[in-house]
Amino acid sequence: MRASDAGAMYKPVLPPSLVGENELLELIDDMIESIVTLPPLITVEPPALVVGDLHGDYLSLIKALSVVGKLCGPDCRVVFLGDYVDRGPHQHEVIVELMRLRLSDPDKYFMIRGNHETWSISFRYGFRKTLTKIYPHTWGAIYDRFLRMFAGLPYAVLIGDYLGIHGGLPKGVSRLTDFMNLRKGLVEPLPDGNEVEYQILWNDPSDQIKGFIPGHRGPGSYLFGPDVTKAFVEENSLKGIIRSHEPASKGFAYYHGGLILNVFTCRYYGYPTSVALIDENGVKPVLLE
Ligand SMILES: [Mn+2]
Repeated sequence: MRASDAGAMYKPVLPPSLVGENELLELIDDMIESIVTLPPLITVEPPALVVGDLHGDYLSLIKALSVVGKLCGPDCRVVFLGDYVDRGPHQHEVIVELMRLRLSDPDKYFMIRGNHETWSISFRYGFRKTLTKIYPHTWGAIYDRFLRMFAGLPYAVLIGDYLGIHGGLPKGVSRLTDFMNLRKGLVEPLPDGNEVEYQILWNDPSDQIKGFIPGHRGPGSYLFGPDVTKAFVEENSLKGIIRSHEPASKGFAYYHGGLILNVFTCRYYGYPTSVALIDENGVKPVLLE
């Protein structure tokens, strides 16, 4: 399925001009208030459009938003799977737009945390530097506040019979109810001690392995095999898992016999981009043009 009217319908709340620091701090505070009491696993009623990694790709965000109504109607929820900042040229615009959307209609727009919504990664891969350029004197306070907001984001979202996470299933967690015990408020989930919070943000599925093996993204991250996914989905009566975290050459990718759908929405990796639609017919990827 192709969405050809990308960009035509959605009017951005934010012209890509920059907000002043006081306004931004207020916006982040309002956002913290809006998410801090959310559980680590949130529930969203379908139909929903699911948006993958954005990494400062403002145009892809607008494209995704522009097809929401056409693809899944006026009651459609929109779920973002993390990695809003770092890498791309419009990180500030993307994160500000997302916060404004969330605050404008908290029953429609939902965000979970990606591995870039952490101190160690956003410090090195672009977001901190972006803020130093826009707010040369006050970036420290703004960055701090952002980190607190990131720490308040949920780790997972249940959309009907589908579990949405940024990275992958973590070792040692077999039941969905265990997700309710994840610790929010960690500015930096750490890889030592196999922290479950870290693995959800970082793990990747692989069709070639069984169980869990150390992943290529560094200590504390794992690859998990189809047996892990099958057992988890069966145990929790799910139909599948939707995640992002990896660019896909066709714009999206299936793993584990179709139980996992990977969508990726940022253009900067040179691949087509996609979102996913979850409705009464199940889940399907939608390429954005
Ligand atoms: Mn990621």
